[in-house]
Amino acid sequence: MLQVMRFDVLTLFPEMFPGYLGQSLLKRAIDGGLVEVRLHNIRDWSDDRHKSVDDRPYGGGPGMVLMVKPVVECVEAVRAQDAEAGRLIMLSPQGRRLDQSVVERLATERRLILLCGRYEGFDERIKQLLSPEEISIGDFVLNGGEVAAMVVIDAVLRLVPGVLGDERSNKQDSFSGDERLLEGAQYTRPREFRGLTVPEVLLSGNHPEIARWRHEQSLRRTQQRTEERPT
Ligand code: 4GT
Repeated sequence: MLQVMRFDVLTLFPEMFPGYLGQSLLKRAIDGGLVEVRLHNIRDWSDDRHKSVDDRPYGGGPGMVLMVKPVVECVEAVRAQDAEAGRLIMLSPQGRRLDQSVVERLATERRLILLCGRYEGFDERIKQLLSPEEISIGDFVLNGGEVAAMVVIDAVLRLVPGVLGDERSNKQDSFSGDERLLEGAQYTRPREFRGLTVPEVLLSGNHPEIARWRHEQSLRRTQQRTEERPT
């Protein structure tokens, strides 16, 4: 049986997604029916005549806050469109940092509902009512959750069987092996460019030796990166 993965994206800017989703690998997965992405405009759940979805913060302060009503009603309506309730993800700088182990867990879900914020963020009661899983793509601030949602979709989709095409390339990529190592250096033609050459071992045809060299490179790179990173 073909397992379809479904994403529902809740956003004030659905028009940001089609360009990204039309990219070759994703387009093939969507056209082939492996993946379904539905875009929902939170503004459609606003009920005043100005279609407002944001308002000034109680207690004062700069900027605007996303209103509880349109967001909660949008999530509820989208949820009800499918028997599978799906996992609700709120993209937020306060969330748990996305890493490959989170991506692997999300890839086991059949339906993900991705909630993108704008302005200064969400009314706190949205979290109280919906208990979303909050995910951040890194310690920096964006103007909206849309780019973060695309990051989640991109990382999760390449783990869905059949999306990559060549399943092997997945296994060998950074972080997907058992040891969670970074990928080593790679080369393609030409053998020499501006005096820079390809390591001899890669041209040797000695595959056990090549595998050993690559593994060493991965270890070294991972070690260096670990030393650079603050914990
Ligand atoms: C950063 C991230 C994110 C934002 C991140 C609500 C209003 C959040 C704007 C939004 N910034 N979203 N998901 N690091 N900004 O993941």
